[in-house]
Amino acid sequence: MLLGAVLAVAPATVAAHSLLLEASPPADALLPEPPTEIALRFNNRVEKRLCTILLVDGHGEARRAEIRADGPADRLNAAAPALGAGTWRLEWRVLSTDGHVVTGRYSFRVAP
Ligand SMILES: [Cu+2]
Repeated sequence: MLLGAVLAVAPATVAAHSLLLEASPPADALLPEPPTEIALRFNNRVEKRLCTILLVDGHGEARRAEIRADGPADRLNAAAPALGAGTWRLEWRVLSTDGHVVTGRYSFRVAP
């Protein structure tokens, strides 16, 4: 249920680059409590070691989520940093297997 299919946000991207297919928390979600886990699924393998997930608050302060080294190659699973109430922008940056760096972002809101 938490894994919402979304991301109409993706700007016109060149074929063969990594595309985000599913995200948790989902884009534009309104969450009663902060997420503890972040899960992103892509259309192909990504180089986990060279990927980053940042959570940016309304003041532009970024916190990094710790991406786990294990798990399926087309997914990024991470422990979320401590997030307070408010709107958060999740910014992801991955190195796809074709060697291209792809980035994207979406927002969600924590409103206890
Ligand atoms: Cu590419």
